[in-house]
This record gives sequence, C-alpha cells and structure tokens, in this order.
Amino acid sequence: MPALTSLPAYQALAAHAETARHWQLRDLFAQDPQRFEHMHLQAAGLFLDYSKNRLDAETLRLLLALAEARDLASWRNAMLTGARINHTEQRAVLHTALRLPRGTRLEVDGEDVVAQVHGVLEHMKRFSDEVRNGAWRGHTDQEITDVVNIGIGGSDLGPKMACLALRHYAHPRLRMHFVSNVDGHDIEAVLQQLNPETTLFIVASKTFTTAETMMNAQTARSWFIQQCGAFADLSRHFVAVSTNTAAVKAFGIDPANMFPFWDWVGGRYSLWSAIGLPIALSVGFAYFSDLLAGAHAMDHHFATAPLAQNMPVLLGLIGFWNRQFLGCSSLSIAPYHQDLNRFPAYLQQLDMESNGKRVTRDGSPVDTPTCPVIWGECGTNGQHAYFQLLHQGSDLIPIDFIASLQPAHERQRHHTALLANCFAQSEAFMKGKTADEARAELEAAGLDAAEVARLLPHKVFPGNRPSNTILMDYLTPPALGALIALYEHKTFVQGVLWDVNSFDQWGVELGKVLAKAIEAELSGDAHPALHDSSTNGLVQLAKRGLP
Ligand code: G6Q
Repeated sequence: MPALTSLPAYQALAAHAETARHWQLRDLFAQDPQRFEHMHLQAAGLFLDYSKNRLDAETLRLLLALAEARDLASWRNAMLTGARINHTEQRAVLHTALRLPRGTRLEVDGEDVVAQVHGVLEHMKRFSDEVRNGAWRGHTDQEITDVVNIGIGGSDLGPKMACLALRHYAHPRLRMHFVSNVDGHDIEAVLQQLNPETTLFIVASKTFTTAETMMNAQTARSWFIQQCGAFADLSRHFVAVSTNTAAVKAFGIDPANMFPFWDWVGGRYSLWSAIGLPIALSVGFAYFSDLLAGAHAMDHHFATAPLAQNMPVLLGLIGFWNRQFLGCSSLSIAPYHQDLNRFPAYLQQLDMESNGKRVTRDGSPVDTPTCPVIWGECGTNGQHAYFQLLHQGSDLIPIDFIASLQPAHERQRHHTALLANCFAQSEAFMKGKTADEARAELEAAGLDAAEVARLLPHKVFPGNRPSNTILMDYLTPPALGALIALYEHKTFVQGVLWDVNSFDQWGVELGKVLAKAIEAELSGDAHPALHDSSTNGLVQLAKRGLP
C-alpha cells in the first residue's frame, strides 16, 4: 500500500488545509445559515450533528476521495465477510457476526459462525434466566444476590461500562461487581461486601492465562473454599467465559458452566460475545438482545449507506481531518449522561489500543501522526475541571458531546439544565468570545478603562474549537448498542486511512510478560537482576521499606 502522504488524494487535502486551517467556524455558520441542515445525519436511532467542525463541503469531498483511494469500502467488506484482516495474528475480525440475526449465514473456514454464535447466546439466555428467576441457586439453596466479574481490559471494560449505562434496566436483586486490577485492594473491597453462599463469580478471560485475572480468580476461589469448605461447591458459584477449555477445566470450573467464544473476537470488541454475560445477567437476555440489535442496525448502516452519508465513515474522516490537518493530538469525549460515566474509559481502550500504532500493515513507519489520545469525563462535571483548558488553553482539542434527549428519571428540571449545558458548551467552543464582545461586557459591568484593559486578554475566548454532537432519544439498550458500534466502525475507518492493523495489540502483550522477572525478585524467588540504577533502587525499596 503506498505511503499515505504520497497519495494524490492526501496531497489535495494538504493543499486544501493550507487555507482551510485559517477558517473560523463563526464565518462558516454566517456564510451558510443552513449549515446544520447540511451537516447532520441520522442512523440506527442516533443523530450526529457535525456542523461545528472546521470544514466545508469541499473538505468532505476530498476526505471521501482519500477514503476511496484507501479502498475503504473493500476493507469494510473484507472485515464483514470474515477475511483474515488481523494479519499479524492471522485472524478474522468478526465482532459484527456476534450481532447477526439468527438464520443469517456467515462461513469462516467452512463453518457457519452465526449458528455457533446463537448456540452460545442460547446458553447465555438459559443461564441468565435461571439466575434472575432464582432457579439457579448457590450450594446452600439460596438465590444469587451478587455477581462478580473477574477480568481485565477487554474482558472488563465493556461489560462494566454497559452495566452502568443500562442500570435502569437492572434486576433489583442482583448487585454487579467488577474486579480487574491485580492490586489486592480491588478484590478485597469487593469480597468484603459478599456472602459466598449467594455470590456468583464469572471468570472472564479469552486466554485464561492473563496474570491479573488468574490471580484474582485464585484469590476468589480460596476465599470461597475457606468460607464454604468444599471444592465441589464451586460449580454453583464459578462460571467461566473463555476460548481456553483446558485451562478452565484445570482451574476447577465445570466445562458445562463455560461460555465459549472465538479467536476472531478481539478483546476490546468482545462485549457482544459471552464476555457480555454480566450484561445479560443484569438487564436480562431480552435487553441484551436489544443491545445486539442496536449494534446490528449500525452495522447494516455502515455496510450499506453511501460513504458520504455513512455515520461511522464521517465521524472517522472528521477525526482524521482534525488529527492530520488541524494538529489535534487528543480527542475529548463528553457524555452528558451520568450513566455513560465509563464510556470515555471504554473508548480509550477501543481507539487507542486499536490505532495506537506506528507502523503500517507492511511494517514501514506511518508517515503521519496516528491515533489521538482519547480522554474525557461526564458533563457537567468536566466543565468544573478541565474545560478551562479546552476553552482557553494552548492546544486545540475537539470534543464529542453525547446526550440523550430524554432522561430515565422524572426530574425534568435536571435534564433541561443538563441539555442546556451541553448545547451551550458546544456553542461556546464554536463561537468563543471576541475582544469586542469581552470589552462590551466589561464596560457594561461598569469597569473603568484601565480595568477593562487589564482584564481584557483574560476574558477573550478564541473559539473555533471543533465538536460533534451525538444525540439519542433515550439511553436504551439498542441506542447504546448503536453508539458503541458507531465508535467501533469509526476506529476501523481511521485504521484503514492510516493503513495500520487495528486489531492486534503487541504493546498489551508486552505488559503481560514484563513484570514477571521483577515479581520473582520481589518475592525472593530469584536473585536480583542487574537493572538500571532506578529499577534496582525501587526493587530494594520495596524489599526493605523507605529509609
Ligand atoms: C483487548 C486486549 C486486552 C485483553 C486483556 C484481557 O483487545 O487484548 O485488553 O482483553 O488483556 O485478556 P484476556 O481476556 O485473555 O484475559
């Protein structure tokens, strides 16, 4: 694949950017009073307003031409039909198959994966129904009250984010807990709240070898046996989600209580698989199916809508424009919905683990910056913290605002205030406040000329900050499904433009082996190795304490 910057389509964009980067959003809105009408899109129950971005119809035309030069439609079709596009691991990338309706067919290596998927969904349905209706009981014949998911990374972030987002649909008897960190404070804080006789542990690990998860699972198992006595009783209290049957068995979990998935499901794309079992337990299988259906509706849109009216494609192209040509090195995610509190953390993994890459698919260096840093926090809280930097700091940071038009509560005053803040912020980021406007305000407040001059520079807001606003009616399971799938496909689109493999994660694999040597040194099982002086010093401090 030719280097990105060598493509005529890229060069045309770079030439266009020479003038476009000086445009002011205020002017763009003044020039086209219908800008909002021209720059919004609706799909799968989501509404995207992208009019507050520093681009025009020509910019979009050029971006779409680049997408075509990069063969985006063919890559998309290759992913959706099970080609092994994760070439460094020789794997297909088929999270979209996890949400295909029953009865559709998709063959990988001669096997219909949709039938396999629905086989596991059936098992998830049976099991979640039984736990929820009280038929599944602990070894002392009591109903389950607490579910603890033990997993990390992709085996934690998705289910945790979705259970919180859908907490209004949750079963009233089931408290959901998530333990991920190897830090014992994490599991300790959860165990303290539990009665072993009414607790169900889900050990969620694709490989079933991840050190943190295995240590937490062993701790949970010892805790359970200590309290309840018998190994045999584990079968009512421990289930596994994994691709590794042998390791699950060796751990002591009955394979009948194992929910499998497949190597073509990447960790950060796995909440739709059995990794979503905590979601099905919490909200029930019917709502879990609705979540899948919402994602499938977005998949269908992504697969069939023309690129110019394709929401994930546009979101990807706009982000690419901001990153490549406006120099934005980060993207802030601002959900104006408290239940989407974990969504920025979820997107951090999705986007940064997928496109945090510096070589192209053939191993040559990418000749432009790649994935921006993704971060964020719920509005309005963020407004009282870091929004200052977004408004008046020296970096240009685009923002994705996400909100539901209707709340899941009846405190309408709160919701009106929330939405007012969301829209007011995007307006302020776009317009800023000119020196003339700031001066007029200061003079109207009765300040004398010297005071006005002194304060004026501090009261000016440059504005011209790009943002997207994504709206839904209510934060329902299908809306959440569509929202997650939107960002999955946006990530894919950008990976194609940069020509990186969005589906491997060698940096994560490195972390899985790095700590082993030092752990052995710390626990005294190995002689201290000769590290650098800082690492040696820290190891000594951990063994002997602070001087
Ligand atoms: C996700 C990553 C990573 C993975 C965790 C847990 O795409 O590969 O976050 O999900 O390292 O791995 P296991 O599920 O194998 O324990």
